[in-house]
Amino acid sequence: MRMVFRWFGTGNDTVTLPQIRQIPGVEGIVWALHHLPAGEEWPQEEIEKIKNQADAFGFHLDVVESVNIHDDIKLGLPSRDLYIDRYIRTIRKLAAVGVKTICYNFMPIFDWVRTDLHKRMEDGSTAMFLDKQALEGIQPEELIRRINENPAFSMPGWEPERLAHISQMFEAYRGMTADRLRDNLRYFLERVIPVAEECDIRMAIHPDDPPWPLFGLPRIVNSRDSIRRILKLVDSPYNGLTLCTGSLSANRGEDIVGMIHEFADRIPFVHIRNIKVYDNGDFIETSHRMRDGTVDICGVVKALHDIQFKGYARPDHGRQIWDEHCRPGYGLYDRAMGIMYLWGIWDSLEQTRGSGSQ
Ligand code: DNO
Ligand code: MN
Repeated sequence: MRMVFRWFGTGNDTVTLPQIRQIPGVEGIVWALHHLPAGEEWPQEEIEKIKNQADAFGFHLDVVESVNIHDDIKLGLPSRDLYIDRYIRTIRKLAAVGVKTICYNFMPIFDWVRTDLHKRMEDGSTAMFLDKQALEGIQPEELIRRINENPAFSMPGWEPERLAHISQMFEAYRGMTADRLRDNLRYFLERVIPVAEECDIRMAIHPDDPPWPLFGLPRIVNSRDSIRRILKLVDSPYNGLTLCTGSLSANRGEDIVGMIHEFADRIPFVHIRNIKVYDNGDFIETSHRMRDGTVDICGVVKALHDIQFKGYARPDHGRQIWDEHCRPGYGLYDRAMGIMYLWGIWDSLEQTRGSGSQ
């Protein structure tokens, strides 16, 4: 398991590279050119700038999260070929600086969704929260406003410029079905995966977050069965999955450990986080510690250990603790503690194996 840490870039993150360097066992940063809109080709100079910054601290840039997919590709419009051409050129440029994995998602219009970015918990910390029922009653415009409440942080997937014409976007998706969306994903993968193979970059689709359709828009990466279908669309190890434990666990009963075993050779990247799912379907992001939430974090790490996972892992969202001023979900403290917890489990499994008493 190769530990990496998401970093949003100079001026776009309260966490610094010198701080990340002091978290035990972090070998690389998970990065992106966040200021570029989906569909734009990434300029070589900008990629190299990040490379130089990372090099100065001994971090690799193996994992990019995300190269976002333009909605015309998800919609299957004729203009998709142009956007796919640009995507392919970006993949080639990323290969040139040694990138090995690209995380992306295929959610129409919205990326991750929460109704509250700062829900106060009993211990005084705050965390991101989703009120399932309230979400049904919220207008998309209101959600965009809530998520962008702090203009100091640009929220990936919630770019106000992109969402400025939200009603037209909904209009464009009118009548879209899960089957058509999956066909559009297939079209994208059939063009991109051969290039990924050539460049030795594994594409890793992120599950829908939350894992159910929203605002009448279909979502197609949210269960073991749906993931199985997507991995078969193009049956190559380069068509992979970002296994995000928090996203997939919002549907109770989802067997994440089973997925790790079933999809073992198709998981280049893992997001590990815990959430607590309530009986009414609401959920809150908790500390990584297993007993704080409903995700079998120990089982997940054990399954990764069992398959001798050699891919990349990062702690996913954490709580905001110790009065840290940071991006919701992406503070230093709780994610650093999460890493130590994950290493604790991993190292004790290693020791057990080493002593021959598996
Ligand atoms: C949620 C996060 C997501 C993720 C994007 C990937 O679990 O990991 O915001 O970064 O959906 O495209
Ligand atoms: Mn995730």
